[in-house]
Amino acid sequence: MVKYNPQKIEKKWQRFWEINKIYQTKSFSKKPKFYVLDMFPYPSGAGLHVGHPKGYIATDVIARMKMMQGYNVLHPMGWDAFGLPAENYALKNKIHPRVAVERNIKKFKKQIKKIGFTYDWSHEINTTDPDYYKWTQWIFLQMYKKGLAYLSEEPVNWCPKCQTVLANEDLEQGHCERCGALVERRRMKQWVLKMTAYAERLLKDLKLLDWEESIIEQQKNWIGRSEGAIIKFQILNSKPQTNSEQYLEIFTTRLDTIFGCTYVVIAPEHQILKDSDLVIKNQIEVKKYIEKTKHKSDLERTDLAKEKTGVELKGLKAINPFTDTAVPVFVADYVLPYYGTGAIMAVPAHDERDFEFAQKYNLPIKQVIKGNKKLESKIKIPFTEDGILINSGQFSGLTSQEARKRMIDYAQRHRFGRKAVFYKMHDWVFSRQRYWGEPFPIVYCRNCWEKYKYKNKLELNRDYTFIDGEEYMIIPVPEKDLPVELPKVKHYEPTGTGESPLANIKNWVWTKCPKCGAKAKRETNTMPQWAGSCWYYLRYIDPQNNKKLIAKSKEKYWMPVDLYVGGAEHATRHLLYARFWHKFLYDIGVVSTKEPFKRLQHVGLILAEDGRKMSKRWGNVINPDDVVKEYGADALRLYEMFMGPFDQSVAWQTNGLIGMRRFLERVWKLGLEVKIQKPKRDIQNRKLEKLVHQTIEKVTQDINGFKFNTAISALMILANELEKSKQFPKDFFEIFLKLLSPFAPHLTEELWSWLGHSRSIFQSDWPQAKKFLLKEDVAFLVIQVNGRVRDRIEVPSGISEKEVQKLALARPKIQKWLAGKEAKKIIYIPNKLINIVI
Ligand code: ANZ
Ligand code: ZN
Repeated sequence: MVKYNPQKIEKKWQRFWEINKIYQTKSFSKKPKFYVLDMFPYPSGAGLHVGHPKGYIATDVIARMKMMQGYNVLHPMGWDAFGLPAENYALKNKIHPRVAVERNIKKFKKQIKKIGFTYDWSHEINTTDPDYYKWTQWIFLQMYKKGLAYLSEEPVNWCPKCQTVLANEDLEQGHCERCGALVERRRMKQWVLKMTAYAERLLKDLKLLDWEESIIEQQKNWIGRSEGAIIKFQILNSKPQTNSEQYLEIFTTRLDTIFGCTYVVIAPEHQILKDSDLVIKNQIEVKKYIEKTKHKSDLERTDLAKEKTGVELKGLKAINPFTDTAVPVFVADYVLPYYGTGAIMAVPAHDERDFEFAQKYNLPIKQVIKGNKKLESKIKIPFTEDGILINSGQFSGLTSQEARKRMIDYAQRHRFGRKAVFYKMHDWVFSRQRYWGEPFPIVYCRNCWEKYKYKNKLELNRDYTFIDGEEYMIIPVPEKDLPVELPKVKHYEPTGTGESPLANIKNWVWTKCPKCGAKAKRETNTMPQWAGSCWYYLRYIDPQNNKKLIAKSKEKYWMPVDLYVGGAEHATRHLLYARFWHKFLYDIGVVSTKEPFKRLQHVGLILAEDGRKMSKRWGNVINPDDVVKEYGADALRLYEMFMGPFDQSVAWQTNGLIGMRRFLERVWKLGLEVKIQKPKRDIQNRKLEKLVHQTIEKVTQDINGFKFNTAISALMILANELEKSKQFPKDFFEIFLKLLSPFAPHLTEELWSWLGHSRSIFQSDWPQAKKFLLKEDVAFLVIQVNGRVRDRIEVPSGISEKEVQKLALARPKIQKWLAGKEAKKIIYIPNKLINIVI
């Protein structure tokens, strides 16, 4: 007897698939298309652990089923290889990032190939390949041309250890997400992408998506839309020397509480503090306070649990335009400078932070909202929900909602307020002071400034910048000169001055101005790690195109991505960035769909056997290579899909893996036996046929619904029944193999060939369930009267004796035979007969 030897057959079939190009995608086809995408990995030095392939196996299972269902499937893989992780790895191991990345990709690819995926490697992409990032730069250029990329001197998060600027999204509780260092604030000139211009569409178009609710919710939270009002408070200064009136604008989402405003707060960074006309009596104290808050992170500042601090601006008052009363003005760091207007009206009776602050500084607390009685008695001040207005003049008695409407009208009529919408989302700070990223296709030219400075001053406004105090024109590199390649260098350590290592490479930095030919200076920052992943799903479709980012016809055929699968960890930001770029590409006519990813499914983590995250640090990492070597790729695939609900975290268990291996061995044995069995159709097999078709239905639905574990259970049940029923038709077994093939492609391919097929099982058709066999089980009963058959009846097989009696006695034929006589006795043999004795 031939023993199941996965090591042997897996290599064999992987070669067969490769040689026969079974998984090669056709660019066009009459078939319907199915584009299934994995979030591509960044090739770290550590290689894959068994958690990585979980998502890839799932997409592979679906890709295989779709292929067999007659779809033209695109299932590509590539490498997200720019960015800090790759650079840090290279720094640590003292090798050039390019070398490290190449080495790591090789390693990843080798590991991935062992698992037997359907990836069409002719579509492979690598974000660090100049032919790829040429187009990343091209998209940036288009954004620049449309005014969506701009230079801005802004407070940025500076990581002193990584020596680079970080986006707000790169922070974890005020610390650098990568190295853990406390992040400082610095003002630096940065390229920024105007993502806020797309905020409304990024929010609205979520409706078009077939995504999990929790992920939609995360997107909404990131965008963070707040609808409210901006209200002008007049400033009263103790020494009003100027004639012009001064105003402070506050942003509130709770205009209905304005009669309860007892003071006003501005952020320490607020512009008004720089106004020389303002006379603040306690200037020194205020300056000291502002200095102290400089290094705090946003989170520290706004955290509810942290103690609130602040200083009153003595000599100033603000007038509440609704009540005409003067209230004190504070500077406090719980108000952030770049949200809303950087100033708030404080309502301690109905806002927690204001309440805490008011208690600490002994400020009045005035209730203006009355809640539901029951609710209010339970909750102590502050009452932060909507309710009924009290102590609010003409607005008293209204509900919060109604009051907000009327009050904004009132404010608009009297010209001291207006509606306003703000987003938590900011424009995207897009420069990094590192080596290993896409160079910006931008040059700065002093000569062009000299030449053009007197023309079109207004138009020039956004097209020039200062470098070391001198004006330079911003010159986009012409498209024909792309890519701007990263120079090959020996040293790529950060400079520590805040400049990128590229700034040290003088013969790269100094170049010819593409416009005037004079000596000009290159931008030396690079793009952030997220850039390349913003549009990679498009390049997979047309990876070799050297004329365009993507051919129109191909884009039309393949987009949108039908199914996108990946981890939840960084997904929110990546999805937001990619959706933003996609919408921009839609606006300039490069893509034809509003959204890139139709359906999205997130992958639950695989934890180590000890329940912790798999990590080198804990020494609990399991390498898929070892699993494949010992148990086979099919066992690994089957096990990862069987571990539990797909989107949940589950701990690895070697026992479970062994269970899967045993199951495959049983299937192997079945395959050996079926060869000598002759097809035989009889009553015995009718029940089995029913199960076969129910399994087709279940497995098909479960694969589509990401319920791989229950699909596998159904296959195990069917295998049991096949084993039990020693003789069954060959086609039952073929169906079984097809259903199992997406999970265990190597083993099923082998057994399929034994049955005499010369083409791959993946070129066969996915089985279709006979609908009439899916119905619930029914039993045919014979009804006897005094032992003689008088009628027949179909009943559900699980029916109770009482119900059968009722049904049988009610039959007209039987009633005729009973002729009004009472039944003496009724004998019932389930699923067979019922005998009425009279
Ligand atoms: C008065 C008020 C009364 C407020 C009340 C809330 C409750 P979201 O939903 O996050 O947009 N706020 C406005 N700008 C701020 C800033 N720059 N820094 C810190 N806080 C700021 O929250 C909007 C609310 O947050 C605004 O509404 C304002 O406080 C505060 F019972 O105004 B509210
Ligand atoms: Zn020039």
